[in-house]
Amino acid sequence: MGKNPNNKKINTKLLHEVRAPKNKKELQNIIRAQRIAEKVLADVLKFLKTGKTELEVQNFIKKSFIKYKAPVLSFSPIVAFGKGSADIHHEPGNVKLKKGDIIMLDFGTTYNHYCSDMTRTFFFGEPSAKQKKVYIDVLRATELAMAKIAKGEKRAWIIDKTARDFLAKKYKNNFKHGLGHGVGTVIHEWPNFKPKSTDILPVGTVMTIEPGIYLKGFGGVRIEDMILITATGYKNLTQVPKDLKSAILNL
Ligand SMILES: [Mn+2]
Repeated sequence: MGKNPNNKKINTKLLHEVRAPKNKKELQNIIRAQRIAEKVLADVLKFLKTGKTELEVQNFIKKSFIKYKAPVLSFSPIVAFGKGSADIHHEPGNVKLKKGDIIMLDFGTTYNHYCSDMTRTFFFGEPSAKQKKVYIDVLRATELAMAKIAKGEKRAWIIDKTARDFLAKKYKNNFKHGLGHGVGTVIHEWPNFKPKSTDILPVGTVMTIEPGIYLKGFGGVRIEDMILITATGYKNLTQVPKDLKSAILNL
């Protein structure tokens, strides 16, 4: 609330608050961008093989988006193999994919200027017990946050805390970034899931849910979906499965 010169109370909304709820057309664009990213992911999984480098895979992703006529990406695709997946924002390099590696892929594109965002973590062959455990825990953090939203929770910090407290019990304060962010014409927009966030999620906002655990010298797991905040809960806009079985790439 603010005051006008006549001293009457008026509703004032900041621009980021006005922009957060997406209309039908805006939502369609975000979903379209996501569906294209899902096609690209399916192609990438067929492209992966022993000896491919992170850069080769990143280039394949970029070329695939051109092929699907969505060449303006939300951000430079993250491709991380093995220990590199322990970097939150890994810069792809000449590391070659090998059996037993974690593969982290984080990318999105734009459609009519609206962004998509998705992260999936895979195991190149049967995962170790520790790899499985980290994956299941991150997945559980996602599920707990989503269950909270499904109950109608709109306070960003509570949703963040739900996932963070679960991970903290097992990994102390390893989960260092926010649980997620708004998505629109820019890839990171208001509101934000963070411990100190005072944001209340407006209905119609598109948010990411992306908990992660990053173990130096071992690797990391991040799982990221995009969801639409609804009056009663949420709708998941990401259609790629994220159960452990789907994360195991059989060689
Ligand atoms: Mn994201």
